[in-house]
Amino acid sequence: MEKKELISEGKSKRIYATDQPGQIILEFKDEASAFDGKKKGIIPGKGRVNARMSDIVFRQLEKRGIRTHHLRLVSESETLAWRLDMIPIEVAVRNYAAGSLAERLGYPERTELKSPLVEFYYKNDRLGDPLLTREHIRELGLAKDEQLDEMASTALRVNEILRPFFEARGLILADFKLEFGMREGKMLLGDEFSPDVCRLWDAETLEIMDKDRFRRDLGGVEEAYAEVLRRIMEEETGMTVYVYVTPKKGVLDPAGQAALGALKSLGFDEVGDVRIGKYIVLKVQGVEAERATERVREMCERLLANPVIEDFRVEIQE
Ligand code: AIR
Ligand code: ASP
Repeated sequence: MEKKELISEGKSKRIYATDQPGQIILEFKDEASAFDGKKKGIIPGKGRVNARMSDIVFRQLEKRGIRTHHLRLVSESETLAWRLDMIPIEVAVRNYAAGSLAERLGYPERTELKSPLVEFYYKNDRLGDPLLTREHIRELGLAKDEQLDEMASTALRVNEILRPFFEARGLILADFKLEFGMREGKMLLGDEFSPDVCRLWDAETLEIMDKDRFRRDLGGVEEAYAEVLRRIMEEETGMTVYVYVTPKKGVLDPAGQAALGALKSLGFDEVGDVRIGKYIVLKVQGVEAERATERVREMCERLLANPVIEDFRVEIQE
């Protein structure tokens, strides 16, 4: 797969063509902007965090049945995706009042909403991304009613999947924004999922862990992005390794022999041989699957099994 010409450049990403028809590369930038481009800055390492986080989150969503444009991570700060015809609507889902909703309804920030709220915004910097009603969308001809229904129901489903996902990692998903597009007549979730497009609060301290740190000049922006990635990567790289240890054929296995004798005396005549081994379950973190298998085999040879008299088999589940 080869990166080709620049197709477009947005505030936080560059889009490139590839030599694969219909596939694009999203290059995530360290540049940050807020308030419709009025505030600008650089968040070192943001491109890497946003690409990696989008990769993890989109794979998580795909696993749970959400169709997305995402294909894979291709470098530290680039992902490969299907090219979509984007619908110029931002779909926001909110669990807590914050930002523009807190302002609009006069709610104190962090008020928990009665139930998750879905809103549509016009993706249009010149107009300041205004809130849209269904009538506005119909008037502007931005999307059909069925498309709006599909976007809203998918967005709520995404919320159902991601709220517990972040909660398990000590983060409250306060709100987020999604964008959708069409490919071959089907609607797919597009764009990115990163601290640029959602609000995340530390579940214990309620510390802000997203782009609001940049918007509100809170400092520690780079650190907050890195911490969010660290929390979701830790789980990601964690895997379970199963080890089965059995006595080698021909090696004296007193436990197996005793069980065989006892089974026969109980009338289980069909049993020809019994070998009793052990079953070990390990959690491994911070290494790739291949390396993990290699390391666990080494653990077996040196400690978990006795290679002179025992066989072992290693199975990995990522
Ligand atoms: N968002 C909306 N437009 C651009 C972005 N990134 C996201 C914000 C926030 C949610 O949508 O990051 O997570 C709601 O934003 P607001 O400003 O309407 O409160
Ligand atoms: N997407 C908007 C902007 O960049 C809103 C924001 O992120 O503050 O201007």
